[in-house]
Amino acid sequence: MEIDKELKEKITSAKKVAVLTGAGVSAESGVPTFRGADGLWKSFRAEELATPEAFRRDPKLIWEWYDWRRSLIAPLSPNAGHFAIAEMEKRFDDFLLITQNVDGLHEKAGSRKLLELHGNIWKTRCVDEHTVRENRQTPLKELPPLCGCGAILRPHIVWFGESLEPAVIQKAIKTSQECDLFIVAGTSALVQPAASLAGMAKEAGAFVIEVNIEKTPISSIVDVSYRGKSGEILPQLVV
Ligand code: BJW
Repeated sequence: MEIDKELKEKITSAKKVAVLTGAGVSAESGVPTFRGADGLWKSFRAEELATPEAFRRDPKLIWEWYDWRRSLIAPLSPNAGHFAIAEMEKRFDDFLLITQNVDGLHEKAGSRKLLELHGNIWKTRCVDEHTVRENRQTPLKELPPLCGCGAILRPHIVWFGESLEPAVIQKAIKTSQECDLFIVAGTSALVQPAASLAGMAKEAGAFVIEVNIEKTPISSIVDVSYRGKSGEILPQLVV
């Protein structure tokens, strides 16, 4: 991949930078994507697992799925793509990483200006008190885990049909509409409202760069679409 002089200039002159990531950015760390060939949802129907109805029906089954994923993710390390984004944060005063990922690998790589749209697999939330707590126990001792108040804990994750936290999605939209450089990496751009952020940035005048191993529904609206692994391309965008 060749970063030409013009693109370099676009990147170095940017004042407000936003990066949106999806599961593809963690793929090179060993985290399965959702919809890929070896994706998490190949053997399950997403709607059967990632919904509040599924959790109400069988919280133990849903927790078994999360317990398995937590054990899979716990020993994994960030890859060159995560580190490149953490480095970008240091280069730009006005920077925000908006991630759909729940695995915590961006934080592990050093990202601090970070907005987690879909929650975090290392946090639980009490279904009664709504208290959010960090929980890194793997495997969990009891399934489903219980809150001190006796109620069931759920993963602090946004499931299908649930609204994203209003303050979180509002900040993501505002940042996308106000930035002058928007980089979107490793997302199929199928899940709303995150899938609309690149388009919002573009419409508001930002220069938009996509990084993905495959073409996506937003490939045709962005300014530059790089076809390749985020762990290989994102470091080259740190100029
Ligand atoms: C690489 C790579 C490498 C691989 N390098 N690239 C408007 C229209 C239609 C429907 C809706 C709508 N608005 C809302 C909805 C409903 C729904 C939705 O979007 N459905 C669509 C599927 C049609 N959205 C919601 O329900 C959201 N809530 C909401 O909007 O509330 C209000 C509302 C509700 C209902 C109706 C209307 C309004 C909530 C969405 C929550 C998403 N949660 C999940 C699951 C969490 C479960 C868990 O993790 O435990 O979050 S879904 C799942 O998809 C997960 C991800 O964050 C999300 C995005 O996936 P992502 O990251 O893009 O991964 P993949 O696998 O899809 O793609 C990976 C990409 O990487 C691929 O492109 C590869 O090519 C690439 N790749 N290796 C670079 N090395």
